[in-house]
Amino acid sequence: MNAPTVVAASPTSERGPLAGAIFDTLVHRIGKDEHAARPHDWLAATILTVRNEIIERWMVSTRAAHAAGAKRVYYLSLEFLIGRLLRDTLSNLLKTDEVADALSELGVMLAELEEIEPDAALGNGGLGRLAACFMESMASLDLPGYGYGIRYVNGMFRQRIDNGWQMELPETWLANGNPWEFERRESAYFIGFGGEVTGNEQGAVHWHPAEAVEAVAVDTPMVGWRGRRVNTLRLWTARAFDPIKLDAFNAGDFQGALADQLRAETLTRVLYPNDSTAAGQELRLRQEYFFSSASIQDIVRRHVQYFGDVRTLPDKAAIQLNDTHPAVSVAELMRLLIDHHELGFDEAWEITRATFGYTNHTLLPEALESWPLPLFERMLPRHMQLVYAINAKLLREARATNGIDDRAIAAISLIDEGGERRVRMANLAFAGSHSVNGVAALHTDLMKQTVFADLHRLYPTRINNKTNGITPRRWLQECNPALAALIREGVGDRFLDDATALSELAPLADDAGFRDRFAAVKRSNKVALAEHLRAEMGLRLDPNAIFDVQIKRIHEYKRQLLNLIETVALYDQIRSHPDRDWTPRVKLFAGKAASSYYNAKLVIKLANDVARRINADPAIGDLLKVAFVPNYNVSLAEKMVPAADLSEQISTAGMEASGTGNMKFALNGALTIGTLDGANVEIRDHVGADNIVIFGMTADEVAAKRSGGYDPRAVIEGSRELSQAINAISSGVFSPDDPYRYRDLMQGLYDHDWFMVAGDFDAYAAAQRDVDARWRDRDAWGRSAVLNVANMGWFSSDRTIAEYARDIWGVM
Ligand code: 26V
Repeated sequence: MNAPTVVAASPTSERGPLAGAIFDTLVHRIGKDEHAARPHDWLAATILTVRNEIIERWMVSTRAAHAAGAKRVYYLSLEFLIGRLLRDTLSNLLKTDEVADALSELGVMLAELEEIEPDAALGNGGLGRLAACFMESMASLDLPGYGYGIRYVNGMFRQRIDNGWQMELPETWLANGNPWEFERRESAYFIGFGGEVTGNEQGAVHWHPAEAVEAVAVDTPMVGWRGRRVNTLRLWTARAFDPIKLDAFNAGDFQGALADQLRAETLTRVLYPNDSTAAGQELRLRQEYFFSSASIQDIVRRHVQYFGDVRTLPDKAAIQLNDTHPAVSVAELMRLLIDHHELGFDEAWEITRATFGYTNHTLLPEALESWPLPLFERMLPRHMQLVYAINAKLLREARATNGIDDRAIAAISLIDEGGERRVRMANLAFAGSHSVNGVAALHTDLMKQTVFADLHRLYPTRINNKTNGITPRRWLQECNPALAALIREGVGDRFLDDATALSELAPLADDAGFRDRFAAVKRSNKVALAEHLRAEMGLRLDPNAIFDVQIKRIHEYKRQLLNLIETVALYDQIRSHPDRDWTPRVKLFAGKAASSYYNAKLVIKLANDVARRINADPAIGDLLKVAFVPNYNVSLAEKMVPAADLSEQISTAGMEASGTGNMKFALNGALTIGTLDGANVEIRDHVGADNIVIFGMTADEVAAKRSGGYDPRAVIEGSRELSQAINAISSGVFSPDDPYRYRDLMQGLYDHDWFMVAGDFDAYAAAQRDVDARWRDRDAWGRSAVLNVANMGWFSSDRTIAEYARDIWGVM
């Protein structure tokens, strides 16, 4: 949209009430008329007008929960990857058409406003997006749920590709203000850091922090399906108590006068990359404590205000820890119960354990959070004492249990004593919770067998599984309106309330007419994506080719490299046998790499190098096209998922806890090519083994190979296709400007190949040729695609949330 674009198309007298309201907001809240208004002004006016409607429902929801004395669910997460809110909110309020009509009376296109809304990218990937899907599902299921997190000024960085390399630019999602949010200056809390702890003769303990900031609440309404309920996402922002030290200022020390404010603002300034080990450790721990403390104080305050007695907390509040990032909350609740509410340690511990649940999202050892003990003690001296006390109790229980030896005691301890002493946040979260869950069946089994094996022996009923899910409103209805309309035509719209109703589509998989219309929808989504990529990157894509898509964070365990090496092998094959009946493919990649993750950034460069060479090769033509699409985010996913024919879910078995992208693609009628990892296993069980392409080693086989007997060099030398592809990359075929660019990366495959790229290569390549063959049988492919959609209803986050509500939170 070009600014200023908009001329009011109708005179005031002909405007309907909603158009009038939006216009009134534009004038009186934004302070512009139709001549001065820029697109962002119209966007803000529209959001503010819609928000009025939400506020009423919001208050109704809050009052109803209060009146019923209902138990509340608190979801603590350092990440909420919300994306855009306008389309989602209007769709859930069933007001899309009404608002579109009102805006068109004003000469404005709703679709264009939706496209300029910035993504709220307050997360790295799956863990953050899961939190956002959960917020939507809690509201849709009419559960009183609060999300608690941090209002980062700069969320996930914006990715630019410069000559094939990733460049990170700051994301400024707040540049035009944020009309969705409400600052609650009255909800502010004191958050202390450092200092010392004293005690008196009566045993009362006092923490005297050396430093403090104020946490201020900023609320965003989360609207459930059909507007059934509006919940609150409460994000904390940090402020100095004393924004300016006037004495310093007056003495001419301007920087000193503002130093506290700067230090406070730094706290909630940026989102940390989850997959970077080199992150600024101290600031990260400060963020974790800041948001944990503010949230726990808020929860306890609300409880005491409504119910009078802190001891009934577990009856009225369930707190879910999204990974270990908020695990210090366990010690914080103990501190409030003991130091402020004067409970005894044992009673406080019982309340704490009955209140918390912990969700684990990864088994990668390098991803398990632990803090150097001296840092933890310096920043949180009172919490350190409490961690020691909790640990003493935990290890006493462990020693009293049969079959727990010294090795197991060391593994259970909250303190890692091997080398530099560290506080283990996963063990703290485990010990402090009545429920510990994994996010897919396989992942939960592996939790019991590996990282938490000893804690599991001590508390054998605590670990449980809650397979992830996605909201079908955003990930079907909104991102793929044509498919949603076709489904509605076929089986009605009950699937939006109960996604398992999609199963009624199954018989239509055998209906050639339905399959044709289904294929036409997919094709039009591919044309739309191709058009978008032509406009954005000058790409020309053939919508008749298989759209083969791998979009997710770039990480070695996710094996984008396996896909790229297979791409190179295919390229080689097509060049060697140009006359064979090749199936045209478009290979699309997108994703961000942590800025400190060298190999991941090199994989992005490789994708771009491979794309440049293949796309420019006249011998290949439209048989193979490769593209790396820059700046992957929720909004880009919403464009790419509906256009995919093939979904790449090819992690090394045992390493992807669940995956949720896998679910989004299958729900939109893509077939999956994948390993038996994470939720892929359950997707296969639901869609049927005939409608998914599974290949490669199982998690058990990977583990067995790793513990002895894996010789990647022998594997590579045994596969002509693989060794040729590796040699081509290694020798600079794709990097003539720097022939050695990929030598070390390829050498790593020979030397250790930790992620078993070589080990799975032949199986993967064969699976890809199986995909080609299936694609040529258009009826069979179409049938599988329909059956994927029909059988994915179980993966709705409504089902996941209902399970949490019933098994963990006790609210359904
Ligand atoms: C963290 C780190 C930190 C250090 C270096 C390597 C590394 C790799 C991954 C991570 C991710 C931590 C947690 C996370 O984001 N897990 C994701 O959670 C999703 C929602 O449950 C799940 O679908 C993904 O499989 C899982 O990776």
